[in-house]
Amino acid sequence: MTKTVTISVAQATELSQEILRRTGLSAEQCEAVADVILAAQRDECHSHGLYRLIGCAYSVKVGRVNKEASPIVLDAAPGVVKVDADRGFSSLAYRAGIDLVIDKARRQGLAALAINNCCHFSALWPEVEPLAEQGLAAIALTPSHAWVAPAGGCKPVFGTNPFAFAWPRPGQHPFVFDFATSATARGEIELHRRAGMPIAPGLAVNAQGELTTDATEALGGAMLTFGGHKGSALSTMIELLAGPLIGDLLSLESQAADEGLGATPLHGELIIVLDPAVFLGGYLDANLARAELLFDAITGQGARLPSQRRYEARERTSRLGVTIADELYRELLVLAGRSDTEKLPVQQFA
Ligand code: NDP
Ligand code: PYC
Repeated sequence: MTKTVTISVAQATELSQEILRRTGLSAEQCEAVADVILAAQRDECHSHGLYRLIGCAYSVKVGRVNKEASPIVLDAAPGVVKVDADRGFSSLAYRAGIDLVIDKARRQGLAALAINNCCHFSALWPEVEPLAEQGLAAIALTPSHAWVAPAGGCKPVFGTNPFAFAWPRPGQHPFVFDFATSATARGEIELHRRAGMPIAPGLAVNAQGELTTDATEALGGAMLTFGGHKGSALSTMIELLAGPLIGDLLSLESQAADEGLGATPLHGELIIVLDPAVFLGGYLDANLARAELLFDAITGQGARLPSQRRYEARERTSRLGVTIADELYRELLVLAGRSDTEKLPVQQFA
């Protein structure tokens, strides 16, 4: 069994910020990056939680990330905001552009945020969930590095290409889903490799194109899309909409630009924001109530909604703290420059 450590959310935040500050990232980037990492850890999305600090620190160290990135916001058209992330992390660029996009969506019903030239490692739900909390619907898409084979092939072409969607639910947590169009996120396979555990069958092939459950072989071969040709087509759509449509890189190009460094992918992201109030006028409340019929029909038969697990984890970790593998914790302490574990009082929660 993997040994684990539990620390409070406040301790995890302090540790993250310390690691990020030590990389030399600007204070603004440290805050934006720590926020998305903590959000993921708090919701027990381990593949994009504290573990990502290792990749962030490495990507800064090898010079892939602009430590002093200063995103440039361009009001490109009535329904389009473009943000040049200046080779910084996407989360800072999102912060820079999102208010203008919300404003446009509220006026016109629909607006898009195109983020270019950003280092991207994070989960997408932290970007769409807050929009739905403000009454909006939203979609987010991004490519990554070419790690995933198309259905019918065995050579990597696509990124793990996540797709997130959020819908407002008055008085309740929004409906949100967010998943890779590969059968699982690459981070999940990495976590299995680190824990010395096999991955589930059907997620990846090895370098010879044979199905494998060995995490190391999977990382050196090709991941598979979810749902065969359907995931493959969705992944192609994400490459096109968050790549050529916004003048940014395909996952193949992002991989080539990495030149074998193994750093965080650097490319674009597209976020589409819709305001139901503009579409519906005086019929807004009645239609949001009709949407609830759908959710009731799902949950009424015992099925769960996506994000229900996350919301429950959020409530639990805020009280009990976050739990991570002991090995990861020690690695993070080294990155923070506190290799002596005594320096951090580990709170053991009930
Ligand atoms: P999963 O396959 O675990 O799917 C996650 C989504 O499905 C969540 O919304 C989850 O909700 C929901 N879900 C899972 N099980 C059920 C169920 N039984 N019933 C209903 N809903 C369910 O995640 P992935 O491995 O595909 O992706 C994980 C994360 O990785 C995402 O947040 C994604 O953004 C991120 N990612 C980021 C990339 C990037 O380039 N930046 C690339 C690839 C992935 P819940 O959380 O409540 O379980
Ligand atoms: O887990 O697939 C992944 C991933 C790629 C980039 C960031 N996360």
